[in-house]
Amino acid sequence: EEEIPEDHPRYQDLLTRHRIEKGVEKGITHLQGMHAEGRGSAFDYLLGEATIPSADDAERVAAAHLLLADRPVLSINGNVAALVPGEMVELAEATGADLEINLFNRTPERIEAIADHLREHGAEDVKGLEADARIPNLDHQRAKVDEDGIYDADVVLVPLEDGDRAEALEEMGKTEIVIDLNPLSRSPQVADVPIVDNIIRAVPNMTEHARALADEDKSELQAIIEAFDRETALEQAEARIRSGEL
Ligand code: PTJ
Repeated sequence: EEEIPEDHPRYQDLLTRHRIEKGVEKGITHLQGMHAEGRGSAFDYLLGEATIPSADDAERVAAAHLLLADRPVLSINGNVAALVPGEMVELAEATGADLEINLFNRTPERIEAIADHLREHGAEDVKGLEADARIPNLDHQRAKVDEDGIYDADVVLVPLEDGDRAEALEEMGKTEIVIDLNPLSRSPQVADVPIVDNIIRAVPNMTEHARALADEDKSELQAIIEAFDRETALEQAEARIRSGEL
């Protein structure tokens, strides 16, 4: 990260790519994570590499959901761990959520490497290692979750999630928050709160909103949630990507 000059016009994008490469080297990120990053990067370019107003609004709504939840869980995969490990720990602390590792390409080695990486970034309790429950209607490996984590959660944040699992979690009746730069991808399409933004901007911004909302009454948080329209959020992101206009 030292080698990238901060005044480079595409500094954030280069930094992101570099973190994914490091993640692959450390055994945290799957090779497919590099393709995922490339796709995300193209959408981010079209979004102006900025948090658009509708995404900021969705991030505030997501913070309200996490604060109101009884059992909120933040899901971590190999890209999330490489890009925003400390930021996810901070969001968990600000909202009282648990962190759970949940991988598309699950291996014991990657689970261990990611758990160590999160602990190095301040995580105390990391879930996803027990894998003593299954998400219904999903193939074996991708269905593995912790019973006292994602399985029992009422609100889940699933960044960069695969479409099948996003749908299966939705069918379990969970309130689902998805971060994905592609508004047309299935995960944001099925989410209760689709956040079309780069995870490296979205997570710190959610933490800021959570801190600002921490002392609000439940009724105020509820009102924020009810005022949100998921279709409008998706349409505004798509309009921005297609036309460059809001
Ligand atoms: O670590 P694993 O084994 O759980 O695997 C994780 C990946 C991401 C490789 C796996 O879930 C996968 O292949 O995902 P997809 O189907 O490529 O979907 C990833 C989505 O995330 C795509 O729609 C990308 O546009 C989007 N994306 C990529 N980078 C970012 C992003 N969204 C937000 N912020 C990013 N930095």
